[in-house]
Amino acid sequence: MTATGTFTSAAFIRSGKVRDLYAVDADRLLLVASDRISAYDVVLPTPIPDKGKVLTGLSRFWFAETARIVPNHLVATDPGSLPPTWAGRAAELRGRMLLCRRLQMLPVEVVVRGYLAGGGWKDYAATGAVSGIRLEPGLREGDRLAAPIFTPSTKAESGHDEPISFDTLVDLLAAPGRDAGELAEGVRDVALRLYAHAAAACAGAGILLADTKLEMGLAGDGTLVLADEVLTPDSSRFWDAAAYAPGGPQASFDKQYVRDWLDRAAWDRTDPGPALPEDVVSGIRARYVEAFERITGATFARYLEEDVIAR
Ligand code: PZK
Repeated sequence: MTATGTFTSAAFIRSGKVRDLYAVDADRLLLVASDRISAYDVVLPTPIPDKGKVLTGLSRFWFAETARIVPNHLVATDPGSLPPTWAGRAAELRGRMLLCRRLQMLPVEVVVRGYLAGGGWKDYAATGAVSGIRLEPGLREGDRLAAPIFTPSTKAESGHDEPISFDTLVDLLAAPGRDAGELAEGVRDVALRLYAHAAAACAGAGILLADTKLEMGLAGDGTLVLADEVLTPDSSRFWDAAAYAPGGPQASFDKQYVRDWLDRAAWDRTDPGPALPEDVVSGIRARYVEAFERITGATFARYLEEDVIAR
């Protein structure tokens, strides 16, 4: 590991803000979730212990939960299932790795919103519509929508994703020998079913799933496959149902604690962010663990233990 928490390897492909991608062989990739945390679009210099394991555990939970809705890219989670060249990294990978099928990724972010927040709220406030879907007038920030909406966006290499209409999605999915309209409808149908399933499960745990961003790809035979991390606090907005108060911005279940501290830290929101004090780190970690435990119904300690013995 380097000082920034990045694994060094000939197989390294690239890093996202908080996770890293490696090539394992011709048809498999390794996703590794770090303990890095971003806030206000900046990666903070202080890691949150176990954050990567919490998020990986949530992805694993949701892949299992949603396998009847859509096949997913997960192949294995045990470091022992990697080729022998990875053996020296088993301890660092355990609990935070997803060994995945290599897919042809769709060049879009697949977003579903059940509530008006973030970019969806901004677009509605400015235009009365989100991704070309006109919504009823008079909605407030944080309001629940009459029905969840599919709001795909571009995948920006840097900066923010741009919302696109369904017709633009069809154009972006066009490829020789493929019915892009049928594929786009399949993506929308799967996304809305995943959201409905997950939102109901979260509601049972006292958590509102405001929105979620999914990634999908195609297997060699053309099957639509769910990829990346799924329904984690880094890819979704989780709100505490007990604190829900529409008519303004909602507290983030996981990140509000760090945002509140940063707001008081006289930081101008430019890179690098400030180091976090120990009590703030432990408070944030506890929030991630609470999200894991409420959603999965399992203790996080049990997740760590099972992963240690998993072969
Ligand atoms: C893939 N990313 C995002 C960026 C990360 C992840 N199953 C797959 N097949 C092919 N490509 C990808 C996947 C997945 N998932 C995902 N980029 C490519 C990404 C940076 C770091 F960990």
